[in-house]
Amino acid sequence: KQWKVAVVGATGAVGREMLKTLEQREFPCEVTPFSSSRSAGSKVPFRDGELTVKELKEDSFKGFDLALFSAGGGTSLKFAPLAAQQGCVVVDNSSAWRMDPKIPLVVPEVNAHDLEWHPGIIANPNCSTIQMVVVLKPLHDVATIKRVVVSTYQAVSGTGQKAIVELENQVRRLMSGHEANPEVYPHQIAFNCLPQIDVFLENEYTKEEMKMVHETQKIMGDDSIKVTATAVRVPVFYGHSESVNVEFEKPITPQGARAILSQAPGVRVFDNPSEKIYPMAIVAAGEDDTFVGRIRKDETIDNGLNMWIVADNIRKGAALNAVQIAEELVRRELLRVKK
Ligand code: A2P
Ligand code: 11C
Repeated sequence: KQWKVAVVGATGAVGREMLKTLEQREFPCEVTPFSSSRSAGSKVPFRDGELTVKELKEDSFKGFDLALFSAGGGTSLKFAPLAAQQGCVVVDNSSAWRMDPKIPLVVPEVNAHDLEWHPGIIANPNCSTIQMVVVLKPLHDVATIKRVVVSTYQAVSGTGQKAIVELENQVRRLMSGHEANPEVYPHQIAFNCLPQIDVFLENEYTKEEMKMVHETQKIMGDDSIKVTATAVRVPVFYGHSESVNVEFEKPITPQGARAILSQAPGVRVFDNPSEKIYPMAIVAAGEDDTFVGRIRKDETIDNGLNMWIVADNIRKGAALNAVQIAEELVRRELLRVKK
């Protein structure tokens, strides 16, 4: 069967990658790209040719089986329920629906079973959460996680196309003696690290940091896992890196963790310090796997490990995870909206 698929936000950084991922994984489909009126009529590359982008409208979803959304929270809040009403299953990359108890939040390697109760909308988690849980879940199954302390080093592509252009321009401007002129970020991002991703909340954490707390518990299906996060934007184009400290209930050695992770789906153990082998953004960019290395004992507590986790935030962190959800929906015969 050729599924009829809408890609909403097809001109954006994630939308473009969604088209590429559908093509590369040979998802059997006929694709229509949608955007706002701003880019309607423009072309996006797909397979051997180009597709013309259509303007998203309230009745756009008639006859579609699946819509992959990555056009911001506002667009998802308004249009995802309209799509589901028109019989089109939505995989939504925004944060709009993630914490709604009626909406499954899914990383296929971790909780594909939650797809069984989808009501027509499925949420794709935040990029920094996805790469962390892909690694944590197999360790949790064996040694039970008590607490996670994570610091992130996140690429500008997480903010979207405008931020990619901002970093590029700032590097050029600063290297030729001009001012940085920040627009997308509150401060200069070139040659700098910003300890702010998204807005600050009442508890003095940022929204990005609290996403990592709440989404991890929902995906892992375990609210007893404590997570505390510091999210930092760094001048990298593609690939989020994370320093992750984990405290377990049960003993687990670095060798044991490496053995478990080398069998884990979607994970690549990249851990040979004597050969200077460890995950880096430039290694993970363009790849599907989540890379883990620098696995070592936390010598300050009984059952603790430190590790370094890196993945392509636009692929596994967004587009690939969404397409994997679509593949799993097909496999489970769930690509339909229950009446
Ligand atoms: P457009 O190109 O028309 O602005 P990014 O995250 O890289 O900035 O991309 C955001 C994507 O979401 C773009 O494809 C953008 O389309 C799309 N988008 C933004 N607002 C809307 C909207 N109201 N309806 C449909 N698509 C939207
Ligand atoms: C970033 N994690 O890197 C964000 C981007 O909730 O989907 C994705 C925001 C989200 O800026």
